[in-house]
Amino acid sequence: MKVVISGGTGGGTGVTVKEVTEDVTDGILLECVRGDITAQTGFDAVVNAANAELRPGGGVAGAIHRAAGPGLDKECRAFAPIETGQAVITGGHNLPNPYVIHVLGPVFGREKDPAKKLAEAYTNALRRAEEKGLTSVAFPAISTGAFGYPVKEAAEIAFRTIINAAGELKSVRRIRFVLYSERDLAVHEEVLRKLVQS
Ligand code: AR6
Repeated sequence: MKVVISGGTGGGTGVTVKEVTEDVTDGILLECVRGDITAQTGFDAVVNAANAELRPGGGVAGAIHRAAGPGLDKECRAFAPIETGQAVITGGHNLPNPYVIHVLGPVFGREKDPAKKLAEAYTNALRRAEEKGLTSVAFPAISTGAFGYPVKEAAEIAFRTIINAAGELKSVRRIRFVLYSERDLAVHEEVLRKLVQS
């Protein structure tokens, strides 16, 4: 599913979200696909659902480090540890992407203000992308695996945060959500469809 986010000057004012069937050149294209975050050819950066130490670990982090090779782990050491909601950017090493943006999402049920921290993780990831002038970023569903965030709630926070930030994005024009299961894709599409204004 693809939508285009247009208009707005930050803070979500005057923003419209419309479903589209083709890529568009106006506005920001936001799409959901089923797939593997390590196979996002053509995207400037993929986002890593990292741990505080920026070490390989399981899930997305394990897959990203396996595909990127040991050079990524080495580069990450200088940036660790990071705090919940923070984001740092490194090279992509052997991944098909020039950059990896590592974010630490909240552990659901263990941290205060998880919704705020999850929103910060998305906002900070987009900030790192903008600082490098990147045009395309692919995200996994941060915090919804080992960190236990309910998928529907996390999707609502992720999409609202991106729509609210859209007016301030200068270089980023394409945002993709890569969902690992059919079910997670269906939930994300349902949430996104509700945000589409008819
Ligand atoms: N591509 C896309 N999505 C994936 C992939 C993949 N290759 N693998 C898993 N997912 P998680 P978190 C989905 O656990 O909840 C790690 O051990 C997965 O189904 O990777 O933020 C780190 O070291 C889920 O929907 O991230 C941290 O300690 C989503 O990606 C901790 O887990 C996120 O799952 C981070 O936990």
